[in-house]
Amino acid sequence: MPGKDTSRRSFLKMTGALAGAGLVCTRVATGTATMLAQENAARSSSPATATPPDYAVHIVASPIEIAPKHIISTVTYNGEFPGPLLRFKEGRPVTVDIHNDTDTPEQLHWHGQLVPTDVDGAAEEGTPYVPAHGMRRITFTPRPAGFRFYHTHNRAGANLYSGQYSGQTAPVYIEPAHEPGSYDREVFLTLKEFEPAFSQGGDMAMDFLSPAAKVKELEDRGESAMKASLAKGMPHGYEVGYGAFTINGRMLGHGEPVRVKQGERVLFHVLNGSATEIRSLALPGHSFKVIALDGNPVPTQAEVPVLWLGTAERISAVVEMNHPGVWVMGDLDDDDRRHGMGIVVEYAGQKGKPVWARPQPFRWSYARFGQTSAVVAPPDEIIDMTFTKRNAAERGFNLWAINDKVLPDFSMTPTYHLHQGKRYRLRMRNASDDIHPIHLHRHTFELTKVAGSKTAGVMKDVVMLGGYQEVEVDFTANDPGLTLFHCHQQLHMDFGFMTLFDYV
Ligand SMILES: [Cu+2]
Repeated sequence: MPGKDTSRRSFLKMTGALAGAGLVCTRVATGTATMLAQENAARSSSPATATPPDYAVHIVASPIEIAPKHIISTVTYNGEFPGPLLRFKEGRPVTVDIHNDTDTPEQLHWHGQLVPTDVDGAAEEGTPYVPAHGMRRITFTPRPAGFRFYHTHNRAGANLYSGQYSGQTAPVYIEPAHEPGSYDREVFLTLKEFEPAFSQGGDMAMDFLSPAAKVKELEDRGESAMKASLAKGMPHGYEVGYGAFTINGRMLGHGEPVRVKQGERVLFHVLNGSATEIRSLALPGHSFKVIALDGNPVPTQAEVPVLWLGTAERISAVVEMNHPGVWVMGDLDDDDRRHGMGIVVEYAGQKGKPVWARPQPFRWSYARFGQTSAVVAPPDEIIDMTFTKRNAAERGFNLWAINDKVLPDFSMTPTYHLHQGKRYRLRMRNASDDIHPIHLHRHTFELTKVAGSKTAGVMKDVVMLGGYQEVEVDFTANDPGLTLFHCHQQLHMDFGFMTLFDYV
């Protein structure tokens, strides 16, 4: 019955608009009977209450200008990209109204926080969707302190307007009692690509991780599977490339520069908000003193010339401004930087065209920031996981399997069972040549072994697992409830690279 359908749709649209504009209606006192009736309908359709929330986030389709006359159509938080920085205080409860002003049910995930499953923002854990043109009010206690972020957790599949291909990304800072470093001011940077498109060129091999050692057995397995697939005439599975690259929503040269003074110590909080890409960042003539990874203070603060971040990773690093000039802080990839992945750093009193210079070759090692003597208590249980790729196996998309099991859509039953208080080790083996940024929800893990080298004390919620390498992470089961585990590369998580833990 198309007539009925149409009226229902227009009702939803109307109430959705009012849920967003409710406050405005009240304030301008257009209080006709009709308006009040509509407002009541809006309130009864969602659990709105009389008390205002601490924060309101609107998921809304909006144009964003990433360079003059270069305007992107995407879905954002509050019409901005990145979305508004939310500053919380550790342990102080907050109420957030999440309004969904789009036609698609949405999930807002509080990445890196230890929050209950009904708040976390993952359908697989049972978080209710924020209905299309509806609203959800959530209350939670932000923790732990540090640099977190929020983003959509929708599956995108083949839809490059959806999920993290959209502009639904924004930083969160949970104020700690004590900052781990001394600095003069903070600058938040969100790295993000736009204008995604599919290609079949095969993924670009990236070689920057240390240790670089590969596991022969994994390599043989991955290479022979790929050879067999190509021999059958299969093309390479789809990968995603981008036309435009931004920092804080502006292409290099088109945003406000980071204005600094000589001698200033600037704490950069860098977020890789990409759906699929690994990013690097360098500032010619300067070094980054890394003080936190994924928002968690590191045991050893070390200076590095380049930052590397897998999808969803965060790095907090202090730069001492001791090299006056006008510089490009940018990605090492020339093509991506020329298409926008950078931001100008300008010293007071300095003029001229921003200068880029390539740093000396450098390998990224998590262990550099770990405890110098790595002693880790043995876990109660070891969980082995091997990740494999099935080239172009699903309508041209690669499928991803964990121990030969591909995520069975959304009817997910938990595969791994945890006992509260016990300590688990995930021994992850990558039988593909892609780097996977592996993410565990609602828990923080400790890196204990990276590509054969032991380490300790680096606490994270995403870790890059190199091609044909092994990584081990330990975590304590201290946050009961369904817990999602997945590769944070959108194209991988959408096509099988996901599993679920429960507590028994
Ligand atoms: Cu992956």
